Amino acid sequence: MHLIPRPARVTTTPGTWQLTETTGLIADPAAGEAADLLRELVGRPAGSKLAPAAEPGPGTIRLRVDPALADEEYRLSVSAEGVVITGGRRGLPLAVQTLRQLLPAEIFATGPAGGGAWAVPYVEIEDAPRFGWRGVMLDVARHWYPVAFLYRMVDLAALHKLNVIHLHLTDDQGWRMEIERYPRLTEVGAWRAESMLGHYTEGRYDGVPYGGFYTKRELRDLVAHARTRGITIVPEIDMPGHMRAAIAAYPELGDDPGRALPVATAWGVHEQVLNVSEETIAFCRHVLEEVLDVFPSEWIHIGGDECPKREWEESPRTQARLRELGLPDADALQSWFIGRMAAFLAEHGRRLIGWDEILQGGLTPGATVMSWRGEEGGIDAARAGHDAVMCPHTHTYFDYYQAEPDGEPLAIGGLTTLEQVYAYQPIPSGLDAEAAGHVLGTQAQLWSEYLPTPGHVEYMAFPRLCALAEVAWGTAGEYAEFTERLLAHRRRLDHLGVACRR
Ligand code: TNX
Repeated sequence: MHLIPRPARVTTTPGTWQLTETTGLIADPAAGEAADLLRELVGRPAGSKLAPAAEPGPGTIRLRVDPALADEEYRLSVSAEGVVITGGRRGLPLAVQTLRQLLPAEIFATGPAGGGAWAVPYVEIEDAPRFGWRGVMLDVARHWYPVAFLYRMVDLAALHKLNVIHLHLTDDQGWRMEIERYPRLTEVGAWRAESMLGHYTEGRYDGVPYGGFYTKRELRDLVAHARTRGITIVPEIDMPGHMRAAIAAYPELGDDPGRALPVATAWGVHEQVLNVSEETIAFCRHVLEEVLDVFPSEWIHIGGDECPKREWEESPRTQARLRELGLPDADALQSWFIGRMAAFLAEHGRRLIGWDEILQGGLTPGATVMSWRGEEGGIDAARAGHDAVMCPHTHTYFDYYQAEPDGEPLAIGGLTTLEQVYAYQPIPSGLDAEAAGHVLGTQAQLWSEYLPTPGHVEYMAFPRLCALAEVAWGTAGEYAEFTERLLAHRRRLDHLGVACRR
C-alpha cells in the first residue's frame, strides 16, 4: 500500500474493491466539499463521474461527517460492502488523499483518463495526526513564483496531509502582496534592479530587473482552494527587520531619514529596519488589516527575525522614543513593537506568531514562537506556557543541501539529509507533558535565495517533505521501511511531474 504519511492504524484483509465508471457517491450535506474533491482527485482521473447514488452498497463510496471524531480524524473502510469514509470536519479531505494513494499510482497521471481497472485493497484505516501544525514555508519574497505554482504547492502539501502553508510574503528583496492602501509597496517594492540569477553560476550581476507580486484576488482564491484541501495559509509580513522593500517604497518608514535605498539586491541581513513611530505602527496596522481581510488564518506571522539594532541605537528619534516609553534598550523596544502588533491582532480575534527572536526583550503574552535558530527558543516558550512550532534549521531548512554539495545544484550551505529529516522529533527531550502540549508541530522551510525556479523548489522539497510530513503526522518509524515506501510513493510524484531528487 505504501502510504505516506503512514496512517496510525491499518488492518488489511484479502480482496480488492473496484472503482468503476458506475461507482456511485453518497455524501452527507456537510461533506459536499469533500465530495467535490473526491470527484476531482479520484473520479476524474479514473474516468468515473461518481454520480450521486440513492443507497450505500458495494458499488458506492460513502462520505459522512462524524461529529464524534476529532477535527482531523478519519476512518476509511474498503470492503465488499463498498467504501465508507467518516471524518471530522477536516478529516474528510485527508481521507480522500488516503483513498487516492490506495489506488494504482496511475491515478496521479495528469493526462486523459484511462479506463482500466482501479483496484483498491480491502482495508480498515483509523487515522489522525499527532500534531495540529504540519507546515511548509515558502519564501516568495527572494524569488517570486507564478500563482499556479502556489496552487501546486498546496496540492502537493495536501497529498502529504500537511495542513499549513506559510507564505513568506515580504522581505528586503521584494514585497509580494498587493496592499490597496499603499500601492507603492508593489509598484516599487515588488521589483529589484537585479535578477540575482547570475550570482548562481558566474557570480556576476546581470542588471536585469526582477519581480512580481500577487493580487489580493489571487491570494483569496488560493486561500479558498487550500481550504477545500484542509490547508490553512498563514501569511507572513516580516517586521520590523527584513523591511527594505517597504522602506524603498516609503522611505519615511525607515530610521535613516536621509537615505532612500532601493529594494535590496544582495542576500543576507540588511541594516535598514522600520522606525517605531506611531505613524509607522499605523502603517503596519493598515497593512495587517488588508492581510486579515484576505487570510482567515487564526495565526498571522509578523516575522520578527534578524532585526539589526544599529539604526535604532544611532537614531536620535528612536533613542528619544526609548526614553519616552521608559524602555532600557533596543531589545526591549523590539519586544514593545511586537506587543503592539499582538494587541492589534488580538483585537481582531487573531493570534501572533513570529520567529524565535521575538523572545528577545521579553515574549509578548499569547505569542506563538517559531523556533528556527535551534530548539531552545521553542523550549523556553513552551515552558513559559506559550505555543511553539519547532523548525530548527538543522532539520527543517530545505534550502540546505540534501547531499554532499558535489553534484548538487548550488545551495545556501548546510547539509540536511532525508534521513536526518526523518529522524527529527518535534518534542524535544526533557520537556514535561504540560510544556510538550504547547508544541503545536513542525514545518519545513523553503527559503528561496538559491531557489530561482519552481522546479528548483520542488527539487529541494522532495523527497524531504515526504519525510517531514510523516514526522509531523507522528508515525515515523524505521528509516529503511520508510525508504521502501518512498520508492513506491515516488511513482506517484513522477506521474505528477514533481522534480523529486533521486
Ligand atoms: C535565516 S530563518 C533567515 C532567512 C534566510 C535563511 C536562509 C529566518 C527567520 N531568517 O531570512 O532566508 O536564514 O537559510
